[in-house]
Amino acid sequence: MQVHVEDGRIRRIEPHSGNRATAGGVCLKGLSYVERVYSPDRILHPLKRVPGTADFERVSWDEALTAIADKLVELKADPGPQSVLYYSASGSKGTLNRIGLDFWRLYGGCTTTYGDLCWPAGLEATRLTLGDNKHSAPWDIANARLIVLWGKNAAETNIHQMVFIDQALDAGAKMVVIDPRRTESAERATLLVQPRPGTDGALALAVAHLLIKADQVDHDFIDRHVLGFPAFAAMVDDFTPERATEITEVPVRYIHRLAEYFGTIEPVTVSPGYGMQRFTNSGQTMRAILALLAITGNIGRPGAGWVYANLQSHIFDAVRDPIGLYPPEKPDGVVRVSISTARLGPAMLETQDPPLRMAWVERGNPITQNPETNTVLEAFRALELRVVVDQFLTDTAREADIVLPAKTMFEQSDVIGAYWHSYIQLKQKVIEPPGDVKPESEIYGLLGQRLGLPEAQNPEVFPVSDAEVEAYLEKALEPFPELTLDRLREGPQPAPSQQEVAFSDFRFLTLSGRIELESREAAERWGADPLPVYTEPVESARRGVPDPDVFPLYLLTPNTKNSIHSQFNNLKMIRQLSDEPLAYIHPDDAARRGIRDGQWVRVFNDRGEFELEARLDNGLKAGCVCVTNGWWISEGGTVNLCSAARETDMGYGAAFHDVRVEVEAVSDA
Ligand SMILES: Nc1nc2c(c(=O)[nH]1)N[C@H]1C(S)=C(S)[C@@H](COP(=O)(O)OP(=O)(O)OC[C@H]3O[C@@H](n4cnc5c(=O)[nH]c(N)nc54)[C@H](O)[C@@H]3O)O[C@H]1N2
Ligand SMILES: Nc1nc2c(c(=O)[nH]1)N[C@H]1C(S)=C(S)[C@@H](COP(=O)(O)OP(=O)(O)OC[C@H]3O[C@@H](n4cnc5c(=O)[nH]c(N)nc54)[C@H](O)[C@@H]3O)O[C@H]1N2
Ligand SMILES: [Mo]
Repeated sequence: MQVHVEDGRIRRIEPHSGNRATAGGVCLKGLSYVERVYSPDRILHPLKRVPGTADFERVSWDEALTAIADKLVELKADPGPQSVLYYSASGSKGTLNRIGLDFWRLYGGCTTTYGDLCWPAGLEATRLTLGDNKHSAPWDIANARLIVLWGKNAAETNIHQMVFIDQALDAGAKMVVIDPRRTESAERATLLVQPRPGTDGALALAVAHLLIKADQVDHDFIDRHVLGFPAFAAMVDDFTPERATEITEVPVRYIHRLAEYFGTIEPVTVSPGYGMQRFTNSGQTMRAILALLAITGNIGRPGAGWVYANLQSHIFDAVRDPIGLYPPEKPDGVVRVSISTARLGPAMLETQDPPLRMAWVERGNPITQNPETNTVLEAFRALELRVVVDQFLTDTAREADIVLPAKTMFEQSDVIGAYWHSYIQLKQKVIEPPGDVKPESEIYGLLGQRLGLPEAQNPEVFPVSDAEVEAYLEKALEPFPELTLDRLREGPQPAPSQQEVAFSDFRFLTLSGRIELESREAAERWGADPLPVYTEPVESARRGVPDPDVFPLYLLTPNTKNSIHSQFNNLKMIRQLSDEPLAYIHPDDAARRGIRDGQWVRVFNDRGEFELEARLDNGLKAGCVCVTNGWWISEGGTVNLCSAARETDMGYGAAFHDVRVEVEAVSDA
């Protein structure tokens, strides 16, 4: 972004031409920062709950930090530092975020979380298959002749990608969208395939079956680069389109068409979404889809490949690929216990030796964004002290005893990477934090002083002034001579050793050095079948779980264009353009329940319920109901009231979409 500041105030936000991936423009959310930074709802001072009420009162930093430090001293002595939960999520990315974990290590340890709400099943499936999570430069998709948006709605969630997709389509490429919903991304698609949720693995295996039967595979590529093809071919031998149709509810002729495209068009880019990998079977699903590219030789060439997550700019992470994927070891002898992010609610309640007594939450809104909201609420309410650092009074902040005001990205410099393009960028501080706002690095330093930590006033550990922050970042950049703050000030810089066409050297960092269709590691680490076999998701009509007569509908909870998860919807500028919470439902399902368009409905299962307006949608696959995620409880209910605290088959992800519900009309009164 180029941020224009006049008289100390942000006036205008424009795209930065130095980033080729996003040069086309800033999305509405980005533009809305002009309002967000100065929103009257922004928290500008520390707040403390008025005991026994839902209200907060303004307190000084001194009072807030003293109360927190007193509790930390008490808990560290008895029952021990692991009774404190440190929870952070995806709020703002940056190199300085590591200071949080540094603080808790110096405190003596804590309980953290492992896994991630977002993408781990796909990351792990990709790592097991290709050895690394990287993909070609964003603009390379313009070279594809066939683009498959498989469970991805780029028109809303990756709008810059659509620019390059449009270039490919203008040049005559075909596009297939595979999604139970007819999304905005399907506008220019040649083919829209609408599988029953959670069954994409079966679809992919049937396509593989047809490709192998028709001998439309790249034998030369397979011989040189692929491990396990014979076993994979044998496994899909009886995976006929008819069998897949029965599972996926996709007509046989669509499966033939899809196979024909994969078999006769090249190069092919598959851009799989994150939504699709939030089922209990999704690691295997992602591996099955990836196999289609491997057997047709669509890897390592321009216009070909797997555009999932590109971690080439994640240069600071110790383990370059799956971020926070594995439960943390015990660094420096400090015992750090970790619990499952996907199962945050139940895991918090189950934690013993010692039980959790306090939580510190920053950059996240777990009450609305983690599965099984009611259990998360119960777990938070069972604690003695809850501290939340945020910019707004989110649902999670409303549960807190002490709320600390958080910076925005314009109020402290940081170095950031990305997960789609591979630029390293300097996010420059452009304004002073308003009110009493302090960045986390400073908050931790002040807290450390109260705890008597020797490092508390060391700017190499807790940088405070602008000069200290810059020195900290310079030091982090030291291992990369081509990246200095001065270079970054000139504009975005390509990540060192980034590949414009990923895997163009055909080096795969798997155990065998090949693309693994058969993975010993999948079996050893995750207890999965070494081959990407298909299994039904846990909550499935075919399985009869839960009883399909009681909870007959799949609940889809995707992202939406004008918000990021639970962020932005509180801004006027966004409100003017976005809908109220809506439950999209197919007209046949609505008719069966006597639901009219615009009617108030209740979405429920045995974990929770919420009420909102129904919107009839012919483009949605029958048997599904769709509500976008991110609505606050105070805005009428979050979808995660109904989702289950369950992990994905690999990677410790959250199986949000493995959820069945019923919908009923409620009276208009
Ligand atoms: N049902 C369902 N649930 C989902 C999903 C889904 O598809 N369906 N998607 C999942 C996915 S992909 C993700 S990534 C997660 C996101 O889960 P979260 O990361 O918990 O969600 P956000 O709503 O983005 O909340 C981020 C919070 O960080 C705050 N924040 C921003 N910048 C800063 C900062 O610098 N410091 C501090 N202290 N706070 C800051 C914001 O104000 C906001 O309240 O949600 C997951 N939840
Ligand atoms: N505007 C906006 N952009 C965002 C975000 C945001 O909140 N708002 N969040 C960012 C983040 S953190 C993430 S993780 C990404 C996510 O980006 P996407 O992966 O595009 O987003 P989702 O909306 O989670 O899921 C995409 C699609 O998957 C479909 N889907 C659900 N279940 C299935 C299934 O079983 N099979 C198939 N084939 N499709 C299925 C949904 O209907 C949805 O249209 O977006 C990023 N970009
Ligand atoms: Mo995400």
